[in-house]
Amino acid sequence: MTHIAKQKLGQLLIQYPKPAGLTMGYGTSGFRARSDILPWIMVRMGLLASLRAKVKKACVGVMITASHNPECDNGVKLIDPMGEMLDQSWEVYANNLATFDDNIDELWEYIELLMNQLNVQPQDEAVIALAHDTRQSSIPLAYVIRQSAQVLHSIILDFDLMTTPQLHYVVRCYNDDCSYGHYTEAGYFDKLCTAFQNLIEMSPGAQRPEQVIVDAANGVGAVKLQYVAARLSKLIHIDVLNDGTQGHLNDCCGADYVKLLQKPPAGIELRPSLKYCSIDGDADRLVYFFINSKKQFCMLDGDRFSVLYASFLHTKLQQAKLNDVKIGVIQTAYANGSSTDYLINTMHVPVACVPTGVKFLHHKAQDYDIGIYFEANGHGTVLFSDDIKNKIKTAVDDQSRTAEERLAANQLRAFINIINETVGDAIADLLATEAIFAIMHLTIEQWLQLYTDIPQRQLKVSVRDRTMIQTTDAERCCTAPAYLQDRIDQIVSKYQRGRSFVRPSGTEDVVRVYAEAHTQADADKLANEVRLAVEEFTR
Ligand code: G16
Repeated sequence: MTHIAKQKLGQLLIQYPKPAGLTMGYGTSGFRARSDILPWIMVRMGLLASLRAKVKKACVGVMITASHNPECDNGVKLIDPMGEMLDQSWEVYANNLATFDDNIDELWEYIELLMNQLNVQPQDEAVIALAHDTRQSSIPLAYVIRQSAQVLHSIILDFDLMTTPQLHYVVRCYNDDCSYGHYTEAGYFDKLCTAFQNLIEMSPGAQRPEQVIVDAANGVGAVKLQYVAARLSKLIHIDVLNDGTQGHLNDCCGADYVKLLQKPPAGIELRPSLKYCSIDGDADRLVYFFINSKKQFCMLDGDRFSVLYASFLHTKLQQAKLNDVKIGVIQTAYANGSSTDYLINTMHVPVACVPTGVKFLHHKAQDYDIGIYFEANGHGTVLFSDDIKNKIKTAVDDQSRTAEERLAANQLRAFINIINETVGDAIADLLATEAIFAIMHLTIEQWLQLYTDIPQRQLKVSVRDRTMIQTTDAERCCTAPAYLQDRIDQIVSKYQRGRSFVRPSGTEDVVRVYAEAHTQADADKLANEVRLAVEEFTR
């Protein structure tokens, strides 16, 4: 048996050779690169997913996507049984596997060593849930995963075309005896849409949600949103633009484009008094925008969702008389300084700062009864502890409580069911946001007016080797190259309300520069000065 497995793997190594001299690491969100150089890494990830599934005796997810990256890129990320990102300790195995060349004896020896260490056998059961985005390269890459996983006798559940958050959801449901929902796409839609409908219908005086126009980045989210739009058409009017029928994936559209360039997707003429949003290529990020009466473009990013959700949840907890609930917000260094200030000093909500990457935010959010996490780029969700879920459920059923208290508890329960707790989910976040608008009678302008962003600018810098940049303190301080941080400090000190940091991207071959300052002109100037410093120190 082992001999046959080794033989099959040997054939795959010949069929999908590793390009000479290539090194890759499991980054912010798995492996990402130009799609044509990826098949060999799929061979290794099919093996790793199988081992993970055997060890956990549970279904593990494999998502083929490069999310916000250009269409020519692709990637792979693994999903753990409860729908979380792959446990960080396993990133080491992923990186080790990626170092092996195509020598079957050496690779097989390592696989056997791992199986020994992890106490699993090739014939142990393993179930892998596989899905992909709309990239042309995705289906062939998924096929490599399938072939490689079968070397270790894994059973493949093929979910075909899905958003990344949908796959996280089905993995969780499959392993959770369906207590989180049914492990199908229909189960996903049913859970979210029913909860949205319930929340609106149970809330007295809730306004009918206004029309929302969604730029779907020409990605997988377009198809899925159209289903939601049709299903909820009596309650909310969702229009989908950039639906993949004309433009290219993430090309001058999508959440990353809108957030980074602070402008609307190309070709969309914004009409006053309408509400817009953008999702990204695999529908895990969401940003809102509109044009105000002065014809200025206004954007609401991930920081704004944290504030909105914290405020809604706080109000409902108070109305339900559920006291002593520990709510916390998790951000990264990209969070606008004004949002952090507003959360801490106006809303009195504790804020934690962690490195970029949903895996870090998700982990930290588990420290709270209600952990709200969002990256400024629009990637985020809310986690509710079992304890608070039970308290809410008990409050709903508690006849000794007033009708108002029970209603608030019921609204909280429905809100929890809209949210995809496994990972940031643009569709779930859109429905949650629209429900809050309707219940709180809030307009997008009022949401924006809660606080004023400090002007900011983000830049990408191409350098010889981005790993030369190393950071600490949740990426706010640069430790290498030597003296670069001193230079940044010196530059920042010239600007009123200045703040800037640099970090290597984990999804693109660039160094990212973030800057904020008192005026937009200053933020632009500061970002540019820091960019020049990065170029000088990495030459
Ligand atoms: C991924 C991660 C996010 C991260 C983003 C950018 O998003 O899931 O947590 O913020 O990459 O990462 P980096 O700055 O390291 O390139 P997505 O939407 O591309 O999967």
